[in-house]
Amino acid sequence: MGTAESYLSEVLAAFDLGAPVVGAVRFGQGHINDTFVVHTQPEDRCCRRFILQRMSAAAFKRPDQLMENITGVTEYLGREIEKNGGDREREALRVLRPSGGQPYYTDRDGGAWRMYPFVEGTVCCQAADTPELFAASGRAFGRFQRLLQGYPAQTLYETIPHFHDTEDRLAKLKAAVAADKLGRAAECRQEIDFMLEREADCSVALQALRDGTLPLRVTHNDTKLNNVLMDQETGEGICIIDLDTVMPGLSINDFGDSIRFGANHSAEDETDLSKVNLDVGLFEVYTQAFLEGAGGTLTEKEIEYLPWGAKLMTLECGIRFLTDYLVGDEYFHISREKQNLDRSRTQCKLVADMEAHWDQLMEIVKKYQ
Ligand code: ADP
Ligand code: GN1
Ligand code: MG
Repeated sequence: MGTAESYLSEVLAAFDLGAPVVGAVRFGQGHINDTFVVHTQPEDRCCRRFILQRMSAAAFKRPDQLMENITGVTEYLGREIEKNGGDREREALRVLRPSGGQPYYTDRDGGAWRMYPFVEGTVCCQAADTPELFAASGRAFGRFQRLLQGYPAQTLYETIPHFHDTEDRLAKLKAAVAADKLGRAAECRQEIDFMLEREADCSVALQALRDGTLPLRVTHNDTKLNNVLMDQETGEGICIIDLDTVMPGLSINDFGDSIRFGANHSAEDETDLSKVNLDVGLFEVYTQAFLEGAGGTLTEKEIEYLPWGAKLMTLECGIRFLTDYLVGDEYFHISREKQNLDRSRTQCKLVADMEAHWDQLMEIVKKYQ
């Protein structure tokens, strides 16, 4: 499979966008898919934009099942949004089909591509610059959970098996350390030990699911701030994107992944760890907003376990980054050497910080229970 750029003319020819394409360039800061913004030029109107993505073959083995999930979820969301008097075109993604009727296009080498209209008048943020912005993302992800409450979960494929199976993620780390195929384990000893010391933690949410303490729901599973588009004028969270991992899962993980990424003031790959700190104030802001958006759908136990969601999503993500570093950066896109190692280090620092503030986090969620 070649670079995504080398397939663009073939792929663009497969979609009827209603006007000539005048350009396509790389777009966004996702770690997984190859994303392009496509511009068309209608005769009588200003340019229209689309998002074109080659789905990651490393991450997604069955693009057919993945796209069946996404068409099902976006159509369902569209109906729910309309029922609530919302604007379907701005608040939900819409899959555009290429000729042939499939919801995606397969290129000459088997790469799978999809197209969405660009949701205009929105911005995509990489950091929570203000508490209001973070709260808006929390309301949007909470609302997403509420809107999908009635979705038939049994019809969803597991697009990435064991995605938030933290026990399995740790087992994969151990295997990568044992193989140490690139001789990178020695320089990561501290991080490896940090993760291994938390082996028992890796079972906390899974055990709560197994014994019925926490329910399985339809969840997003990748709730980074940059996976919600915010209205350019009002700052409100408008449209949840990146639906690749919508699957049955735990609500505390959706909460937790947002905290992992957003409740701090540093980049995920920051190399100066003194800058990487959990912002407990932002934790509270997000807790309140997420529960407001979820509108009573979470049980008392789910609320009680929210700090665990935060800690486990951060620990798990650290484990995943480190595993990927050890095996040679096969999964997460990198733009420089050791980026995945640096990413794993920030996650360890955040986990340690969450532990240091644990009682405070528990007090906060109790307030909103
Ligand atoms: P990845 O899985 O690689 O993160 P995403 O689906 O999140 O891929 O897309 C990458 C980026 O593209 C997003 O962070 C966002 O900036 C932009 N994006 C994706 N879909 C849309 C859309 N429909 N409208 C506007 N921007 C979008
Ligand atoms: C990936 O696709 P993106 O960039 O939104 C990853 C998440 C990680 C995240 C870390 C499908 O998210 O699970 O938490 O990177 N998505 C997938 O930044 O693996
Ligand atoms: Mg994304």
